[in-house]
Amino acid sequence: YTFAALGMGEAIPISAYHDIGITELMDTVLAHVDDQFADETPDDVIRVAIAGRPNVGKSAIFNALTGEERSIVSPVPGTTRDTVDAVYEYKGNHMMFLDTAGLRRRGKTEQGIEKFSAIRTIGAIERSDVTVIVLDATEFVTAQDTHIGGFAQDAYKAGVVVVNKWDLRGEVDTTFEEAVVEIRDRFKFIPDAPMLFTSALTGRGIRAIPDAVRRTFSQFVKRVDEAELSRTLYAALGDRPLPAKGRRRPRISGIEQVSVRPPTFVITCKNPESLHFSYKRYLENRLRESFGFKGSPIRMFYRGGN
Ligand SMILES: Nc1nc2c(ncn2[C@@H]2O[C@H](COP(=O)(O)OP(=O)(O)OP(=O)(O)O)[C@@H](O)[C@H]2O)c(=O)[nH]1
Ligand SMILES: [Mg+2]
Repeated sequence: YTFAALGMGEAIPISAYHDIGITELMDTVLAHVDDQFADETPDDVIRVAIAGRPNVGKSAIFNALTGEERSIVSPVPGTTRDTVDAVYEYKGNHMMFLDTAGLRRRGKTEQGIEKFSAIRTIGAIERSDVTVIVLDATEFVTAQDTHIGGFAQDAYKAGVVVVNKWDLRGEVDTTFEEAVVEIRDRFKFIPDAPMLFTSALTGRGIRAIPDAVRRTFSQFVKRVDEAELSRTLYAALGDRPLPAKGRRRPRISGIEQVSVRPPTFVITCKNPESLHFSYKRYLENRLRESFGFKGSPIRMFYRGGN
């Protein structure tokens, strides 16, 4: 109460020694901090979160990309605790790379500093345009990797998949072809994301990362031609007609792109509630066939009307 009288706001009782109240403290501090820093980067900067499990080489990639030893690289999993960022210029594009803390499995991340790191990482993904998901060539596509991809998907971010430590691939029995098939399968939810094979140790493949980021970003901010969009919709409707009978049958009459980051579409549809999700997926696939959107999510909304 003495503290409250000083007008400094809420007091949070903690014991660092007993690890009591630390999580609450972090949450309270972050509640004040995050918004303030959320949008200070100018709009022409492509924000790129480098995410992945602990120890896959995120910081090593970050350093190799930025040409500086800014981030600590060490064989101890969980070295990076807080997000480190650096702006880098590539063919006229400014990119801000965010090196993040390695995300562990759910459940293990709930305590103190670990939870803080996870919140920062998810925050970095949310602030990014493109998430670079880093995998380790010696421990191929684990459930955790897919989980991290899921975060990027839930946040509607574009994705690039990087298989790092490719110099060690001889230690395991994975060929390039097998790797490609496996990754495509596990990351189906990021359709056609660019896939790169790198070694932060030798530098191999590292310079392809900014180019892949730029390509994916261009899909993420793509605005398509209105007439072509309508043509694509009507062709899709023609190829797989909706039921012609029934009182509550869905009737689609138009499409419009309402935004980018990611490309977002509104489809005018009578009785949208009776439109089957497989038909919605079919329409999304037709849009992707026509316009690409490789490595980028797209959003589709159905609005009632005629
Ligand atoms: N052989 C090989 N080792 C690598 C490569 N990239 C990173 N390493 C090593 O892997 C270990 C982890 O690298 P970091 O860059 O610290 O990994 P991180 O993903 O940032 O790890 P956290 O910050 O703990 O999540 C270090 O010992 C690196 O030297 C690579 O391409 N090949
Ligand atoms: Mg690190």
